[in-house]
Amino acid sequence: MLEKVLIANRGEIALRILRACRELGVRTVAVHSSADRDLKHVRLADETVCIGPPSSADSYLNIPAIISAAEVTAADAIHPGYGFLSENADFAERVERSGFIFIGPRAETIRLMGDKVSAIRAMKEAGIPCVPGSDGPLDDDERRNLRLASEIGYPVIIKAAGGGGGRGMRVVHQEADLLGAISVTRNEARSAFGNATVYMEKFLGNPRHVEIQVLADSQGNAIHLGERDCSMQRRHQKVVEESPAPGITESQRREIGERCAEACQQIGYRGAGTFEFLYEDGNFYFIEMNTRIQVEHPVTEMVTGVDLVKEQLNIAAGEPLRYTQDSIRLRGHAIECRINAEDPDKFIPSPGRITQYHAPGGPGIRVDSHIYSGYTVPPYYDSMIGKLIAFGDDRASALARMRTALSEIVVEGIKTNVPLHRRILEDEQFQAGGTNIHYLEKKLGLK
Ligand code: MV4
Repeated sequence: MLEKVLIANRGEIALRILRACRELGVRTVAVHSSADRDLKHVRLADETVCIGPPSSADSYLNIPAIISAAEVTAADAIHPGYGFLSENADFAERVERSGFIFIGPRAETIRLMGDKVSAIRAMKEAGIPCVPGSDGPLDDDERRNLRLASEIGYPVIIKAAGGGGGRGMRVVHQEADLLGAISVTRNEARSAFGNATVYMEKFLGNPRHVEIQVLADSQGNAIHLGERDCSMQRRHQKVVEESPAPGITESQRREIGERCAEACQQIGYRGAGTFEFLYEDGNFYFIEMNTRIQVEHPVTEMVTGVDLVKEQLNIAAGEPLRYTQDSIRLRGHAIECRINAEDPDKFIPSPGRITQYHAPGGPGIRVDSHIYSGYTVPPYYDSMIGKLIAFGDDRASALARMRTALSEIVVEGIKTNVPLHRRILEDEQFQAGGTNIHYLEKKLGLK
């Protein structure tokens, strides 16, 4: 096993990683900005290193400072968590060149998936169903682009190869708007991502966002752990996630899941990963792959019983997967609500001191959060302060437990989106299950 892991992140995920390390008897190094001295995982870590001032660019994104901290503390591996440097191929490369283990896929894999055009090409080759589209970058041949779009059929969407997660996209409804949209998206992509490559896909009007969790080891074994439905989102920020996805049958799950596991073997994937799909009219269409542990990983953990972060550590230590596909069984249903320090109506961040905190509890309730009474939420980072996860034998039971937990939770001193979650849990359409990616924004009257 690894002896010492440096946690290159903050907040709830840093605490989640620390807990997995503790359970495995792995020592921990917490690196933190000067604004984060009071974080819970910093108090609990075996060693701590302040790596810079509050600004992320100078601390959690400061590659030399993080590698120096690993050297000074003689860590043997670095866990990047999510966000920050987790999908930065140059970071992964520099970590490994400095003699440390990067807890994640090989740098080349991160690079392959970071470019959406190469990711789609690799996945299509590996047998993953993709959205009908340009199958590669668009060039400057206007007649060719017009022909391509009419073959695909309007509406189409122009996306930046360097984008992802909703950045750098433009929907085109008619031929007259195509060439303008391509050049505007290209220019935005050039300045935002330093990469002017764009591609075209059929625009799906009312899809759900359904993603498949995978694990792969260094020995060439790969498994899938079912799917999550993350359709309840606002401005590309997920708000509620669940597993399994309502309405997905066992045979659909096996079909798409096995394709993802096989694709992992074909590309030599290593670690935890997520295949993102749009799901419409019973079909899956691959859009992107995430090469990190995700915020919503707990819902998969609850229905599979697999500790994904512990598996990441095992895989990084060079150990083979401790599960075969046959040993993975989905049981029950799990729902996660992301709790943000923000105004529940206007969505503006609400940092400040938490004067009182009472966590919910009871059967089937899990709270992944670093907050405590007296903790001050700093204004410099993402506003997510924790996640509330409810598990039950079926979806109705998970919903009932979540409703109860949302009625118990107390966070005073700052505004949170708990009232929004109470509204969502009361919503009839959400209770029925299977709402699409536009539902929440429409419900909120933003669309
Ligand atoms: C799409 C799409 C419809 N058709 N691609 C947005 C985030 C990025 N991961 C991909 N996105 C989309 N790609 C095609 N061909 C609609 C979206 C989309 C979306 C996707 C997932 C979750 C929320 C979304 C919100 C708006 C648009």
